Amino acid sequence: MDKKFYVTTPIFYVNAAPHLGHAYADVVADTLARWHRARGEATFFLSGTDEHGAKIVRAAEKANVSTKEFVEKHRDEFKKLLASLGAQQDDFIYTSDSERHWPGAEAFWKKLVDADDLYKATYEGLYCVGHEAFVTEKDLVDGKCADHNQTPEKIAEENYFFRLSKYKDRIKSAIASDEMRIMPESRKKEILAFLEEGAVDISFSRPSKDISWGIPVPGDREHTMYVWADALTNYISALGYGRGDDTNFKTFWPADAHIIGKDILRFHAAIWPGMLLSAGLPLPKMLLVTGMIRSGGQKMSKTLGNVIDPTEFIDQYGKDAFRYFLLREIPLGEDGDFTRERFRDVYEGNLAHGMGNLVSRTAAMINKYFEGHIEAPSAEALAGVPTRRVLKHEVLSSRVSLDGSALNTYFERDIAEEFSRAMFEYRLTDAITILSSFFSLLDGYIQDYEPYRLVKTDPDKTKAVLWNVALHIIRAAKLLESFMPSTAEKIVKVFGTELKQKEDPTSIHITLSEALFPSKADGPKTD
Ligand code: ME8
Repeated sequence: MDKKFYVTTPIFYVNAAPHLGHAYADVVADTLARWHRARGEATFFLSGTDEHGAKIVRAAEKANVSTKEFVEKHRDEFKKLLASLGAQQDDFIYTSDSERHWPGAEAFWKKLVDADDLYKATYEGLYCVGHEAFVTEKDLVDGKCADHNQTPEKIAEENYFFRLSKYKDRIKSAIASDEMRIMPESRKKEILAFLEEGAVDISFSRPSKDISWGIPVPGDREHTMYVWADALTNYISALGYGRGDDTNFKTFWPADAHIIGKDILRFHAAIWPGMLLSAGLPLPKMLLVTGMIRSGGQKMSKTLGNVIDPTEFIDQYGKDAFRYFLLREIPLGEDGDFTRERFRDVYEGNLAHGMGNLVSRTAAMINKYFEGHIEAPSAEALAGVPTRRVLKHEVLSSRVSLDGSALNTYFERDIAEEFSRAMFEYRLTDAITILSSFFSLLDGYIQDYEPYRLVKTDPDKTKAVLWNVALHIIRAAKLLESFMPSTAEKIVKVFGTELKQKEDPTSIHITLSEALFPSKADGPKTD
């Protein structure tokens, strides 16, 4: 069978406008999807919105609009965010869609009933609306949920319960054996420790009289499905599960990677696999768990006034610069920090003066010395201008010791291979770091040969140097495509080629373009 790749973002709560954390998940998933798609794999990238539950109903009440109107407005913002990031999702599912999502959620519920894994019991507990989950006394600080700074509500009601405890051992062994991988390793440890103690049966419904905004429990309209039981099934309802046509489900399930934040790890690493095991379905292959992004060292909050609006940065600096920052500066799987100052520095340093300047300088020199056109030099000519620099970076394996070899060999044996390995291993931060270091290496290569001087004494050698730089900018741009799609396209166009042209060019023709990353350091803002 041909390879396939299925990646998902969490479905986002529509209780407020999208924020940086949402944009981050979109960018990670889109970058992975683009990489696999470009390798010829059948790829499916799913995003969507989580529209049921008490949290949403209350937010709508507060805004004084109907719940339906409220969720539609925010759903559109999440779709717009994906578009403004240049994301190419294959589908967008939302849980209030009674035609596309509900049949899957209902069919799944029935599977759990068939397995005798749902039973009714009375529950008394503390419910945190922020979490949309029951919490225990030990989750509280001064009587409040520490994550949401809210006092949980005391609830006593008859609910359907899911026999999660029955699957505890199988979930543990699936995680321990990497049948369902959890990345990074620290999160795997954390969830295994939790499963040692936790994974008790959980409430899977709420009385409809208290919460009717949701999917009615099949066969019992007195109850509404618990929002997480409904939400988690989006990953298969979108593929047509329960809807008659299950071609996509057969092709794409199990997911290759669910991108999730660390705060929703338990739902994905305990409840979701429990549900899948109960329904007799395969487990996702991997949970890629991202950290939390803070703003200026603090949790983003409206009260502190430090909430970062992704669109502000996308509008001012462009979507590719924003994607670059998120993937290069926030180590995947770790907590990160976002500040305006750091963003500006990275933009000016790595992009405007780094990558952007390298491209424009190289193109300008080819224009000036060779009338914008060079043919591929001979192998001997290229061997005469080896790289004198070695890219030293901890993410590269020790094999990188090709000082003095042709740039060609260096790129193929090390850069392209290491980059590709990192991408297939979900090490996105490593991959983009390798690439951006390679751009710096090309800068250094120009400095070493000084084409602006060399051209006066040895035009042929100068041509070989500039060919080398231009060719490797093109080659690197092709790898960059998953991270910065429109920049990659613009770069190869400057050198007269296209991304879809897989082979190396045999000649280079310059088309000058506007600066890839106009400096914002002086002058008015440009978009
Ligand atoms: O949890 N930095 O939705 P959500 C990084 N509907 N990531 C962040 C973040 C931050 N500051 N803040 C939030 C939900 N996130 C559920 C998911 S999936 C079946 C249901 C991440 O809109 C958070 O970790 O509250 C989560 O992965 C995602 O944003 C969506 O959060």
